[in-house]
Amino acid sequence: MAVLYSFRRCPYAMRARMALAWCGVGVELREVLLRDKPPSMLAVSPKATVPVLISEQEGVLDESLDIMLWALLRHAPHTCALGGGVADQCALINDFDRRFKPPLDRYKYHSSDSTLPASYFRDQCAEWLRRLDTMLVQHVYLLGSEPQLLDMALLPFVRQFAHVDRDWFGNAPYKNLQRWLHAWLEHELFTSIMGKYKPWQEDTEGVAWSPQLSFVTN
Ligand SMILES: N[C@@H](CCC(=O)N[C@@H](CS)C(=O)NCC(=O)O)C(=O)O
Repeated sequence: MAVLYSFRRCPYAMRARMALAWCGVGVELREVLLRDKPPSMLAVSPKATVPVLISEQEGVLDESLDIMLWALLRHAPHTCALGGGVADQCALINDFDRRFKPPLDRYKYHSSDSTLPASYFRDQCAEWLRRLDTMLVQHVYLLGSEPQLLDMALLPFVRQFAHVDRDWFGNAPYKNLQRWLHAWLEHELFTSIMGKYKPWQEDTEGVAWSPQLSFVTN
């Protein structure tokens, strides 16, 4: 069984766990404390970020998108998960990670020393929110009637954005995105990956993690 070093609240780890759950891929889950990362994780991935997946087939994968693709391409029986053009979706995800995440961090952890107000960074994020809202005008999910890689990859970050100022997000003119987020937060695929686990201790067994999703028909 592959090993996944993960941190419950990390949005990158969330997207990896969602893809694994979606594809019915069980892992040995090792919950990490970011302030006290296990030496065995640092030994295989000195860049020291979660998630990290170690599998027999691929060795070490320490980028969340690579872990999602590993899960989807190796194990996905759902053709829909591979539809919509995986390469195009990856390009969008990389663009989102580059452009949305930095202002999100500056909005969420706004420093009183900053010469720019938090709203400046919020508005930078809002350009993406507008785009996503438009994509959702005609569909339940970003690319159609079924969730795709793109939905799972972006959801944890949109959730983080919304939680910075729930009133602002709730009153913003992104009704489709609000509906999408709300539905995801109640979706079994999301709730199944948010279990709480004690931090893993070196030289012990991690948690045998294998969410059983009622809607998945392997
Ligand atoms: N590009 C990486 C980013 C992963 C990342 O930055 N994870 C954060 C946690 S959300 C982390 O591990 N940061 C290191 C730290 O805080 O020490 C990926 O997609 O997996």
